[in-house]
Amino acid sequence: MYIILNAGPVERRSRAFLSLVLLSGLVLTAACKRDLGSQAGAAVKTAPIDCIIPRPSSVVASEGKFVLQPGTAILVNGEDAEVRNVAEYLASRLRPATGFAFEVRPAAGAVANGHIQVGTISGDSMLGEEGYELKVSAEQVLLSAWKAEGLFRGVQTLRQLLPAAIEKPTVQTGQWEIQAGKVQDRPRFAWRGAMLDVSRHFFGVADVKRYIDEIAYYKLNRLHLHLSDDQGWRVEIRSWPKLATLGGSTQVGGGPGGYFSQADYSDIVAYAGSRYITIIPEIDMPGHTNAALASYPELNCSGKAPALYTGIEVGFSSLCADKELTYKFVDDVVRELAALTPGPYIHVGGDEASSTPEPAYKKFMTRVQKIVQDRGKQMIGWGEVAKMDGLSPQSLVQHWTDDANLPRLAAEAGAKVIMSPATRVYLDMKYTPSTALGQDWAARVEVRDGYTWDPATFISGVGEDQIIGVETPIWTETLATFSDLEYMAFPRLPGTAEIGWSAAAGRDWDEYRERLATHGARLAAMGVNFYRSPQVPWPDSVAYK
Ligand code: TNX
Repeated sequence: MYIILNAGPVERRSRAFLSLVLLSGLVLTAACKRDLGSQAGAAVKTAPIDCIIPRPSSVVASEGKFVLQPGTAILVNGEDAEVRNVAEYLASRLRPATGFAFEVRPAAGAVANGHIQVGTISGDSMLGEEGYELKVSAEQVLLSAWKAEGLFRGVQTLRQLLPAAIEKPTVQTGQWEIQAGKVQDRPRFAWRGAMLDVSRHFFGVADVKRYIDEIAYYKLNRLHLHLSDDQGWRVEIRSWPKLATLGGSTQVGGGPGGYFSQADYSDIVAYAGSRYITIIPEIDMPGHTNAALASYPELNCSGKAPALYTGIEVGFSSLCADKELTYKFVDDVVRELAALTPGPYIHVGGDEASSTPEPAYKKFMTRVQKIVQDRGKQMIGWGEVAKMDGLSPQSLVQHWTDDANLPRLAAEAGAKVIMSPATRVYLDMKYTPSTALGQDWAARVEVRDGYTWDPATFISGVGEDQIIGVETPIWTETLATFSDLEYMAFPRLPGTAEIGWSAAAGRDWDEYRERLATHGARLAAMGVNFYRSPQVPWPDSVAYK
């Protein structure tokens, strides 16, 4: 038996057809609870086909099961190196728990031998950059897409169709069955992001890569790294070396901090790229800059450097908008980061600049936007940047406060909005009053609160067309370890992933929580620490761990 990976346009389908299957998919997803026949006593269980997160556009189950065998190969259709890489990635996900070899080889020979049916393999440009189609029968698994990126997203679905034990790092016993059926899928929003604050507490390359893998599993495609703040500067800038060596030398609570060398940063960018995730670097300014101001006295209006800062207050620091040197500094930083960043965006913060007088703030942001554009990138700023003069329609504005005027201003200027309302998607907000970690200045966000909102109806006057997507930030003032971080991110992050990927129609909490419950075993198999929310009907096997 073979798994065939294929990319390329073949079949054409009308939109009417897609929406028809979409409807049938909605009916089927209501049945995630069903146990489709597991083997008593076996370590692995067959996963129902309709428990996928984010919910696909269409899922149709059919008779039969595909069973992975020791000799199952992954056949690559065509010559594309990227497709081959995705096939290798799939093999790497399937090998540890099965112990099987999953040889990756060209499909052509196998077709000639007559062992497999390639048929009219459907790579469909209607599925877009990230869409895919997955067909499973007793004889084969056929994954197709228009682009390798779509195949990568489809691989995540395939993983979720296998028993949860497929995610374990060591060989498991049992049958590796996949329910037969067909999944057709494409995302609602182009921007489905996570943000990681590596400034308040530093997280190193290995942690960032692990987070990349975790968010990739839920089909996110952006990782925004909050690389500088009052407590630490976390990326090497060669023209201003003390930013990292001094500005990166501590963190909240006074620990040793750390920073990414440019090689580390490039390593992260490449790793994210192999998961079709764009890295967005953020240098927060003009506020949130104590680490930079402490590293270079000349950046201060007073000419005097403040001490390094290890507390968790905000709003006390500012670059000096009236000094020409400030703009030389910004240009150097943006130039070096732009050169290291293949993605089209540089995030410049712009939030909570309460120590920067308003006229200075406006002047500063206008110049910074030009610097970013002159270095060939699009500017992103937090909501407050909408107040600047001359916000460019190329820039993106990230909405986070409850001030609805800011995203409206952005939309009026023609700039697209990234939706990150703190009351819904801030992963550092406590779940309940008794959550030990996190903060609660915006809200307490139980799993249900994080799921039951829609980006296109959240702010009147800012609709689907003005919104590029959603992003879920995790701020790390109170999160010192990767395990802390996972506990706050999971299981809320999959909900935001679904809001970004899946159609709004038919999204329903009572149905979702059943699906989410089945992901407990998946997260546990991956070794992810997660909050056992009482709102989710976890199976006993994961409920009290
Ligand atoms: C607000 S969100 C901030 C961050 C804090 C966060 C804590 C934003 C743009 N600014 O500086 O870390 O709250 O929840």
